[in-house]
Amino acid sequence: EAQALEAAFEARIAAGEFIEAKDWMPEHYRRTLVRQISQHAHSEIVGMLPEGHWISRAPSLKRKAILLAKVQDEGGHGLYLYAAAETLGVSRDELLEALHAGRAKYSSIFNYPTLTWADVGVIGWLVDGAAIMNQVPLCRCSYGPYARAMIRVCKEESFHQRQGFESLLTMMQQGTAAQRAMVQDAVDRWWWPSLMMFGPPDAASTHSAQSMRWGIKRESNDALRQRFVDACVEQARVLGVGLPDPDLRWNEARGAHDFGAIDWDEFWAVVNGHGPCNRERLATRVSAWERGAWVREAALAHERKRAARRAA
Ligand code: FAQ
Repeated sequence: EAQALEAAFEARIAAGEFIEAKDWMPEHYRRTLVRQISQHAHSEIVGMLPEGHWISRAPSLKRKAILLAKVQDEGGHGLYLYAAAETLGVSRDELLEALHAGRAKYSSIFNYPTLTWADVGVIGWLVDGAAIMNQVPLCRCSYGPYARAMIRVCKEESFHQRQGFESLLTMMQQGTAAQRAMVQDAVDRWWWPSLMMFGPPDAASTHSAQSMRWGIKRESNDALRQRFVDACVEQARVLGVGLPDPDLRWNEARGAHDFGAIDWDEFWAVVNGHGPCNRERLATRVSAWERGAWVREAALAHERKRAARRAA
């Protein structure tokens, strides 16, 4: 019978049908989704921190309002994604426990510091740009609740990317020489970590083959990274910034840009907890969780009172 269920599941995947929360699914498919969706949720929540640092330092009311809205969106994306993971039979408490204990992964990119205001613009341009490139194919993910969450998330990410690009364009076209230098410095620091967001090269990607077969991932890490590089070259030209890669050039035969070697030792060091801000990010999350305990207790006490009143 197990074999028949598995065969029916594979047939639905092959036919391009969505798998829904209550449908039968192989245990490995469920675990893969919990892993990816929870890592994604953690990335959104931890991803609020680097930019959050600049909310009280934004240079104008307009920029502050935009940044506040963006960081709130990220909180919303995290909650959506935790809810999508919960449909697979894990609890949000378990997932957060794993994050706070340092057992769960989140995107490497959020372990780098935001040193200047230009970093906020560059995060929008490059980090949200990379996030969209990776997430648009996830709107066609075989798991329905994740795919549907991605549709809304991608719409919001596209506003995030544009606000970043526009902020950089303003600094590059109307700013001072010092502001232009600040933008270039931020691009130099974020470029390579942004390329690492797509994950290890296909040959070293443990989960890709199975996730592609199951329609969880629709495009490979390297294919998305290449598309991102190709898109950024033109955008960098419009902005008037350089990309810090002497090997970056158009390859006519491939119809794509060649680019330099990524420092995978740096990537794995950051993924394994040894990036510039890993400890600080985790400590901030744990402290926010602890400081929020009274809110959770009050909400539960309120709910108990309502339930008692309903029962009376
Ligand atoms: N950082 O076999 P693969 C955002 C891990 S965007 C850390 O290739 P997979 C929006 C991977 O988990 C960022 N770890 O894995 C925003 C695995 O470890 P495991 C979040 C990484 O899953 C913008 C191991 O390496 N987006 O938050 C990274 O098939 C601005 C082997 O790798 C998503 O999560 C990395 N960069 O492919 C918010 C998108 N790359 O689990 C605020 C959904 C790989 O065996 C501000 N996720 N690893 O211990 C995905 O598309 C996939 O999970 C990949 C990795 C493509 C990230």
